[in-house]
Amino acid sequence: MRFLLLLVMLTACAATPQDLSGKMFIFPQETSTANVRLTASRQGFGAVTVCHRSFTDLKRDHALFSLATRSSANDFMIIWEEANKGIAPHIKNTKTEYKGLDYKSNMWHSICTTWDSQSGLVQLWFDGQPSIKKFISSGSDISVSTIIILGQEQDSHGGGFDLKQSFSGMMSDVHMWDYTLSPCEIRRYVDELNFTPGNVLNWSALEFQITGRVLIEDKQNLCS
Ligand SMILES: *[C@@H]1O[C@H](CO)[C@@H](O)[C@H](O)[C@H]1NC(C)=O
Ligand SMILES: [Ca+2]
Repeated sequence: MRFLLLLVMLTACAATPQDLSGKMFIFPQETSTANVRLTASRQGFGAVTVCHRSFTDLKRDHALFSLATRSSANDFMIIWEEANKGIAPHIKNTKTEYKGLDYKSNMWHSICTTWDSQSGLVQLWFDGQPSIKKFISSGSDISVSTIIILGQEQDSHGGGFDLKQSFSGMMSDVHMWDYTLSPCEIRRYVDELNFTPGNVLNWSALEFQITGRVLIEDKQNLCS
């Protein structure tokens, strides 16, 4: 009975959205376990935009966003690939690569990725600069049963983590929409102006569950 009550409390706790405005997740160690699981407020996507800001000094592969479904572990996944020196969006288990980006260590980078299933085109906005659009996957939506993880890369639905692809550093302002944002909306996100928060993941009302050592602190840690 007591266990049940605890379970109910834990579940209730995880289900309460939190306003993380001005805050960041800190992943302070390289592990194959620490992660944040985000709860999407809707399911099934014919189009997607995901934006996030991250800060790291890693000199190896690291996942920035990992969305898995039952049918594919890389249904919408963004990863830095050190060997290719590029950011690789994976959508519906298909991959493309963007190289030649100024992905410097030890500073914040804003990264937005858009895709829609009709055209099958993906586009990366790196610190506000649009990439070319590339064909990646068309004709089918991202199915329900999404599991979204920060800090680790899923090789299976909710698991299959690998230390060599884990993220360490800071991450903030994670938003997800079930449509493609316009260039002006992306500009407003990058400039930290008023923009329409994500209707799938909303950093100002985020439902999440932390596993392992991940901390939340104010983003402003510089003297101003
Ligand atoms: C995001 O969360 C904020 C704060 O709760 C809320 O005011 C806003 O309406 C939400 N936006 C969306 C699109 O859900
Ligand atoms: Ca992997």
